[in-house]
Amino acid sequence: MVRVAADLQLDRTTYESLYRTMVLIRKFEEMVQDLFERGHVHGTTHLYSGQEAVAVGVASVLGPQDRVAATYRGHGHALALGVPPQQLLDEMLGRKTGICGGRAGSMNVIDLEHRLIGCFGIVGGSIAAATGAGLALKGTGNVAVAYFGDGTTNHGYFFECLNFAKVLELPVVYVCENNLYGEFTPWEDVTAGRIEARPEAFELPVQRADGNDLFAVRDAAARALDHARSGNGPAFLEVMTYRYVGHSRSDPGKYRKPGELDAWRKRDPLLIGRQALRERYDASDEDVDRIVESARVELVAAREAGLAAPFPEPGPVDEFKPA
Ligand SMILES: Cc1ncc(C[n+]2csc(CCOP(=O)(O)OP(=O)(O)O)c2C)c(N)n1
Ligand SMILES: [Mg+2]
Repeated sequence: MVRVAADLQLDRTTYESLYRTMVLIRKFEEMVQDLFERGHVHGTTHLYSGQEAVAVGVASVLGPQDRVAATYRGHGHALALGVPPQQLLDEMLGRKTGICGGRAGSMNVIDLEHRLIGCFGIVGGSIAAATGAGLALKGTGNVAVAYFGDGTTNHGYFFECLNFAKVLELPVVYVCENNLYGEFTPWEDVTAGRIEARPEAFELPVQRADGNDLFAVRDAAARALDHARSGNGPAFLEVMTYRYVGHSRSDPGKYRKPGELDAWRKRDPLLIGRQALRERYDASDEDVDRIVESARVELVAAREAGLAAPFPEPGPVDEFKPA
């Protein structure tokens, strides 16, 4: 596989913008949780806090015609792809101005304009959708990316789709975000052997990366995308990361091992990102604080506008017009 030193290609302005997106995702999720608790967000929420470097790192090396399928934990992926925070928030709030007209809510966001072919509440749905997209993209030089969790690697879709993609040499990159838990269960308790041994059995090239380090994710994703884009078939990436909040809405996360959360907080992707800004780009703490503040200000305004936005008219959904 071609080795791409992706980190060498990041100038300070570009990296600052990636760091800002990670901050935006963290603050967006905090705001959604707050709005959920106040009764403004209906259904449920699955937050991405802690995993930001994965979505932002992979998105940073995607091409304009690539496609992405994510899960119910998809707010971060949407933001990383460039879905406007205001429209995403309005969607969470069920407003007409939402990215899906207020009809999708937290779990099922889709935005074809920004390459997001869907977020799927069905575990493994993202794998199937991206594999189908890979079939459509074969020979075009574009790639489909599937995000999914550790627990998903025990579902039928996983095995069927990896086999199918390899047999047809489809341009798909499978990104397993191993956040150590599937709902409330440690992944080792329900997973035989190593996750990466599974794609290896189908002869996909496999990489493991530190999912809290944007540079590590970006470097590995660039290599996997390059492999798939060059007509060599699918590739697999397992990134190790951690979600700070419960699986969904009110889960207090009591199943965590003692000290585990604190240990991961010390390797927070935003902390690593701040250090990188300081050490690699010579930014001062004040420079970084300004970036954080600008994301905060944007979301405060979005919250106010979102809560004032109109709800969709009751009745059947408008005719769906595929792009
Ligand atoms: C087909 C199917 N089975 C079960 C569920 C219930 N469910 C929702 S999330 C989840 C755990 C998935 O864990 P993982 O793949 O590790 O993703 P994470 O939530 O950690 O991001 C389960 C079992 C579902 N949504 N769909
Ligand atoms: Mg998981």
